[in-house]
Amino acid sequence: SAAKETFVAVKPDGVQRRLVGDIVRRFEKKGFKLVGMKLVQASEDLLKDHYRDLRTKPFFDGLVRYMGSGPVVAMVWQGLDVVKTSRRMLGETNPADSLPGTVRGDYCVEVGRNVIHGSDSVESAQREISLWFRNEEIQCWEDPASPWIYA
Ligand code: YYY
Ligand code: MG
Repeated sequence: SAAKETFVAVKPDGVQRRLVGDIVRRFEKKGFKLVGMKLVQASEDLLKDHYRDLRTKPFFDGLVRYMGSGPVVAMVWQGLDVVKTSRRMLGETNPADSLPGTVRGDYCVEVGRNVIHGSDSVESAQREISLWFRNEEIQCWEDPASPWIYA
């Protein structure tokens, strides 16, 4: 169902720093299922829409510039409680508050270069997935490991 999908993106710094493989691996090992993935040079319009709730913040322009500074890896992951659990796997917005073992806790130091995005609610996940992906870019596939991940 829709509530079982989230949008995750490796930000431009994560791509440049060769962190894509490790980040994908973390989600795979957890047991989540990859149903969409692409390398995208995001347009300014897309990024302003993506972060529209933050448009009045002082860091908004810098954020949009950073997110457009190189390609990002946009992904859709599926699984039980994937929205909430992904956020915990990412860590806190500020890497300094992020525990070791989280992506941000392990790989970055500053909020303005925090390596990864993850949807913060089921509603934003749905909005972000439809903003970044066309329907035919989302794959439905049978996961043979499913009985070993779900009782
Ligand atoms: O969802 P999350 O990415 O953890 O944080 P948001 O509050 O949605 O902010 C989005 C993005 O904005 C954050 O990942 C970094 C940037 N940002 C910033 O540069 N400076 C801040 N004080 C807060 C957020
Ligand atoms: Mg957010």
